Amino acid sequence: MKKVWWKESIVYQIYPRSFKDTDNDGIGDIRGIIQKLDYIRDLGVDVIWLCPVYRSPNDDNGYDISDYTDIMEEFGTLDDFDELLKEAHSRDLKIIMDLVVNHTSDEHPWFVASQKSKNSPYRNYYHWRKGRAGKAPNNWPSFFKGSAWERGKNDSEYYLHLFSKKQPDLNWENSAVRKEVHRIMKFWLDKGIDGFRMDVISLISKDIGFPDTDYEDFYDVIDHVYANGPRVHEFIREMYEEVLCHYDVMTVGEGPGITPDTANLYVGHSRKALNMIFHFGHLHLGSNKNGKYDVVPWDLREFKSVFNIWDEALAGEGWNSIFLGNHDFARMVSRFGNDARYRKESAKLLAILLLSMRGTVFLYQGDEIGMTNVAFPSIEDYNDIETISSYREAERAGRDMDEFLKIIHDRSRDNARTPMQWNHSENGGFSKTTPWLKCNPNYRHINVAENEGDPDSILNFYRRMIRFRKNHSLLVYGGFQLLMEDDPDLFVYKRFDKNLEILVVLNFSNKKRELTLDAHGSRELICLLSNYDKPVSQQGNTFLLRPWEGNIYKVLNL
Ligand code: TEU
Repeated sequence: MKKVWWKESIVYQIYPRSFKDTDNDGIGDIRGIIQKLDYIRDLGVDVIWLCPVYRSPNDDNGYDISDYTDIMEEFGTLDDFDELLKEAHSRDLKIIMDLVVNHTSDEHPWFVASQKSKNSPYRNYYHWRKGRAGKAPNNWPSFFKGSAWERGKNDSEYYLHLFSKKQPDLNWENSAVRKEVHRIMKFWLDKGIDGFRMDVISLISKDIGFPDTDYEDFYDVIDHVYANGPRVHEFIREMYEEVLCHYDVMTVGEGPGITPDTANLYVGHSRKALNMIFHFGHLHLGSNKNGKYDVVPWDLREFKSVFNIWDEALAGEGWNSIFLGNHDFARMVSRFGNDARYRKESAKLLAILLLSMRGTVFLYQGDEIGMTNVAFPSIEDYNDIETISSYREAERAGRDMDEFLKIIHDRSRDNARTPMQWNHSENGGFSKTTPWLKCNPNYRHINVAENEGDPDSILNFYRRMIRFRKNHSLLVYGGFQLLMEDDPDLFVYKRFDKNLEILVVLNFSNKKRELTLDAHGSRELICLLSNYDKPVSQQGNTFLLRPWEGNIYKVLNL
């Protein structure tokens, strides 16, 4: 397998709005990131992924862009950005930016012109269509509820918006649009950035006949109607040939609707396309046909199988990305661990999982200190457009809203967007003024300062585990084999290369569990790393694992 830097990288994702506020307007900013670069470097990561920092009216917090070559006023200036890049590079940290080009803001000058006149050359930058009998051109639903079409102001036609009505979809059929995108990419690459995370890149090509969909399940609509459109690979290859191949950069495409069967079309080594994609197999577990607020039970066996299937799919041809949360999902310790009694143990166990899989690792801000979900008492406390639109839809459907608020506590994107908890002072040291989104009140005991002072903290465990990965290249490049796939509590796998075999044993439960390993031949296990302080108790081939205990062993074949 070819060795390259972006496969070995550990990426730290920053949601700038919630990271660090230095001008005390309650909103994080670029100078805040500069201030914390030493902290990021000391984690041991290699790359920062910056969520959008471009000009935006913030209907969807920066994912609705009104100027692609300038910085959002609340975040600072282009000079601040240049300084951030310089300061990051001087610490050997790379920066990748979010490229959001499936849609723009409706306040982008292209859309303003497009809306103003049917004769404008910008009309064809977007998808405008006639309605059907006074209604939308087809029955497509938006990710944020309601129709994916909105009638233009004083217009007889409708424009497509797969996300909010303030996020009109660009018409990639138009070569002028594609040229604009290439120009934007070059603008940032020529400044020296190190790559892009490409927002919903799987959605950029549409079936421009815009047929109705018969699918009821929203995930089916994504998989079969919105994603993997007829020209998507052509558009991505063009981006590669026009722009990307001229730079040594990392690319990761966000890939709703990409399946293990289709993934290599995006990331296969010979495809001249992307380095990797984000799939949502594990994050969509427990979500029913109406999407993530339609909750059903799931279990660890399904979770393990997602990792297994994706590793297998990408092992030879492509490359995988590994992440357990981001700005769109619940906090990973709340979603996959136990954020109450075993918060520390389970956060560390998840760190072992995240950093011992094959693929490029993405760690989301705050997860390194075990930040948890938040349970705001009222919908008024929430900011996220997806949360609010789902709440309003549930209200219209006559749902029990106390129950629905509990689902929001579990699933809302704002769980991951509460301000970063730096210390126990007012607002968690994020800002001296009331932040744009309330802090999680647990900042008083869950914060960076407290973690720094405790050798046994989650943060210090992350630093150890990151060093461990860096010292064991087989964790990056070696083979992966899932063991005990039917066990409902234990996640056990091997990582190996021709020199070394490593066994990872993770107890994903609140219970003590016994584990007996097959003794084929004579083998000795040496524990290299554990999330508990004392080594696991062992008798012969039988181990007793404590709740959420996670261990990494070296296997010696005697
Ligand atoms: O998310 C796209 C996407 O697939 C999301 O719908 C995701 O599945 C959802 O948020 C889960 O609840 C990207 C960005 O990451 C997200 O923040 C933006 O809102 C969205 O695109 C539109 O740009």
